[in-house]
Amino acid sequence: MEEDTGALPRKESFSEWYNEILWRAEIMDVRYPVKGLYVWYPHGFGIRKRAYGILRDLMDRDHAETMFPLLIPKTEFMKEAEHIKGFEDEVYWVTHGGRNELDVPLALRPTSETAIYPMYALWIRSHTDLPLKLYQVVNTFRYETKHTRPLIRLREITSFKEAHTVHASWEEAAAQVEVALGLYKEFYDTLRVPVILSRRPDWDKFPGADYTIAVDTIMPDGKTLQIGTVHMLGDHFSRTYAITYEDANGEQQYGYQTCYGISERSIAAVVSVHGDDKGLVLPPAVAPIEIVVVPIIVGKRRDEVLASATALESELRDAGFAVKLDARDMRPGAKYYHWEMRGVPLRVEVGPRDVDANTVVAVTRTGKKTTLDRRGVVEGITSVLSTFGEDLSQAARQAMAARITAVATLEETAEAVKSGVAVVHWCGSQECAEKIEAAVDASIIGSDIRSDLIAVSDGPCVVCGGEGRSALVARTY
Ligand code: A5A
Ligand code: ZN
Repeated sequence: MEEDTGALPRKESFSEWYNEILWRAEIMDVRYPVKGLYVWYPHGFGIRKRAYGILRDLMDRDHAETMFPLLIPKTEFMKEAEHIKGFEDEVYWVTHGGRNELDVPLALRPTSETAIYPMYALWIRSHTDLPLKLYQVVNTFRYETKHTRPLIRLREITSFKEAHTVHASWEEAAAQVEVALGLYKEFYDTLRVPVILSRRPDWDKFPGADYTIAVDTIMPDGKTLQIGTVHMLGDHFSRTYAITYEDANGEQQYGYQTCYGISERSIAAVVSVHGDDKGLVLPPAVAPIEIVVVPIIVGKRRDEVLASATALESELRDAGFAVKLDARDMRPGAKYYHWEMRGVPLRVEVGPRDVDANTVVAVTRTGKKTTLDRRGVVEGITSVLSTFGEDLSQAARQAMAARITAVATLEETAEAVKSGVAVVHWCGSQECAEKIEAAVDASIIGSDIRSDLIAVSDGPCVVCGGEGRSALVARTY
């Protein structure tokens, strides 16, 4: 694939930086000729593969993976009133099979409630069938009208992980919401992406839900990105789709449901939160190549150095690292540039002097250099990589903390949202939310904030002076 060695735009110009890094680091190709659809380069897909491996492992702890059809009959899709209202403008319809018009048009799933729940109605009979916890990783289609962006706002979401659970009571379903949030928190901890949880205002919750808790991160330009949502569905869908079970007393009861989802926005977050002026920076857990071994070949000692680098590569591979030997006939500097752009966490250099001294030089993607003893190199590298990962978490947390401002007035709110998120006291009314939004060109995105970076308190609503509580105001993606 083509390589451009020109300078990457500075990360300060975030949107230019983002667009450039996607192709230079070989994550997404945006040239596919359908708006909102993009193509994964193999390197990008390698990141996706590892990240989704982590996500699947988390889900597999107590969910079972499944797969439902892409096409949903209009008759099923149109059953839940709120859900229809929320999605009908975003649905792609399949209306023909060849030249024949279909009797019942088929929706390309924008999400799979209406595909899955009619089957749940057939599968669930007794309280012994509960709880039921399934998930799938599929593509979904949304005819988005807001500005589309690779990995962030897609019309074909290629990596939609959606879980759908059914429980015997409202309380059990509410408890599952907390379990799901814990899993998502763990997922993002592994990706070294700091998050804020909050409850979306009622007018912004998932169509058909009782309430929605969102997982957001803050992008380098200060806008928030919603990188996961957990929805309490209560019995709205179970009443619509007749998902009932026989309880211990032989009575028919409605199930209580939750659903929660994550998309490739998770990859957008990794790219945006960690990347720098030189390109991508990948946490070791999601790097398709964790270590690149670069032999520093000079003149006569070429074979010796190459043999040493090759032996190092196999030792690291045997130890379980994703490692690559770059023995291409190129200047070392050009190789460094190549792998830095692609975010490889660690470069290990082997030169004639290292061969003599029985050492190797490890350089992290953020420039920390350590000379390691060739004996015990696996332990040395394990420790360097684990420190590197922790450093990424720390740096990301600090950057996020710097973008959060507690404010007391609308003027301060307006100022704070230019570069980040404002935390403001709000009474919870839609009227006051609208006044805030009109005054500061940003929205109330959540209350009941959960973040160890934000101190939550009670105080007078910034608009009406009534009883209020901390809420998040932000510009959003
Ligand atoms: N059935 C539930 C899980 C659902 O559909 N929830 S959701 O609509 O909130 O989507 C889940 C997550 O997918 C969102 O939190 C967001 O992170 C991501 N997402 C939604 N629309 C997207 C789009 N057009 N492109 C990329 N990601 C999207
Ligand atoms: Zn108010």
